[in-house]
Amino acid sequence: MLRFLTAGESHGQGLVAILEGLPAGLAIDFDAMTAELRRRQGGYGRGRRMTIESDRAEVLSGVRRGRTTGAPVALLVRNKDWENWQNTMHVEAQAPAGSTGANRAAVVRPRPGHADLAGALKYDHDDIRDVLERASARETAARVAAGSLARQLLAAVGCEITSHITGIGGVTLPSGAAVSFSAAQRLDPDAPLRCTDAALELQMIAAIDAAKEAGDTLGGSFEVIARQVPVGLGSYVQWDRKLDGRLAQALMSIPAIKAVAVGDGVDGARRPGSQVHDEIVADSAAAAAGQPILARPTNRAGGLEGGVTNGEELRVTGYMKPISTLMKPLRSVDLTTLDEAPAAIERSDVCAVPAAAVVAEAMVALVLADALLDRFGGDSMRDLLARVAATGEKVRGRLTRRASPARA
Ligand code: EPS
Repeated sequence: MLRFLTAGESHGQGLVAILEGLPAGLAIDFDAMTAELRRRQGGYGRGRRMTIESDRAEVLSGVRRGRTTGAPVALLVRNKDWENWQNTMHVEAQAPAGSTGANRAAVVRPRPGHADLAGALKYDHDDIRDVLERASARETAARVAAGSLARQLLAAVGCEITSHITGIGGVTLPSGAAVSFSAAQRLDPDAPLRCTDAALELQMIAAIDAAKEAGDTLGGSFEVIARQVPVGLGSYVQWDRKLDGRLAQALMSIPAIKAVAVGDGVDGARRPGSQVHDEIVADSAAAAAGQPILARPTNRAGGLEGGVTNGEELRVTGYMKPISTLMKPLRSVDLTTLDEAPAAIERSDVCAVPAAAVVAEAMVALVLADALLDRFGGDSMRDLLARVAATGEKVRGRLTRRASPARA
């Protein structure tokens, strides 16, 4: 089992993740972790905070001489902005001598759509800052750091993950537009929106500019694709082992994600079965070459049937609502006076869909790595790789035509 927890506030000292269950002997690429964190910080529509931070994860435990030991891995991403917030966010009852930054007034006007109101009522806070600091999507930096290690585990068995933007506000790729794994992977990590349609990307940028001009925000959608996913991850035998359910939960837990689709998702609900299900055919060319004979001409199911990976590319789409901090605020109520007042304004982003896509890649990596370890186990990389290889061989053998019957 691979599990993780995060801690940390947006303007506190930093963010922490503890990841437990990585097999021993995985070589860690620290630069890859930094590159993932940098990708999360990018994208057109981010706010000024991202010019302050240059996120980097420090590995505090569980790795020795560049390899995992099997012990929990503790990760720390420091907030550079902390030096501007010490007098607001100090842990001690009184700000210690030498604390820096302003002592900010309490936040009392909840932003519609944010956790502000529900959180203040639930935890009985007078200062909504006690809610928003933890509810902030800054927390996702810790997930990306942990997800980078899961991704490195998956890479060891040949599985890779990428993503691309499918819509910003009302500007969307046509439904049914199939974007290949390699087209998504080829996108420049520094591209403004990582959309495979350059003309559409310009329209998306214009939409973000218009929203910013109007003091408004925009949501959108993205697709995460994983290739070379081993067959048989997840299970249909119990509700909580179905991989589509686990992926949906992981993606829905990303701030502002309001819907998740697997494969063709909601589009499939509008078509008859004959136009939804992916036929299973015998590929005679592959058979002649002594290769596994089964082929799937389409992959509308997004690589999952019965909650189990079927060997096709895994495809999941996430839908993000617009960010709830509006520079032209919506109506709200001051929780101290109970008079109507415009919602509070916190420094924020106009659009963070590209960042959410990177976070979703990390979450998919964490779920797939967990499912990989469920299926194959192994406390060391050597054990895991041997089991993955043996099972892959068995599946290939079963699907390859031989002179004698395939199954005795
Ligand atoms: C951030 C995500 C957003 C930003 C935050 C950094 O968080 P939230 O969900 O609270 O809107 O607003 O930046 C700030 C809070 C700030 O001071 O600018 C992230 O992904 O790092």
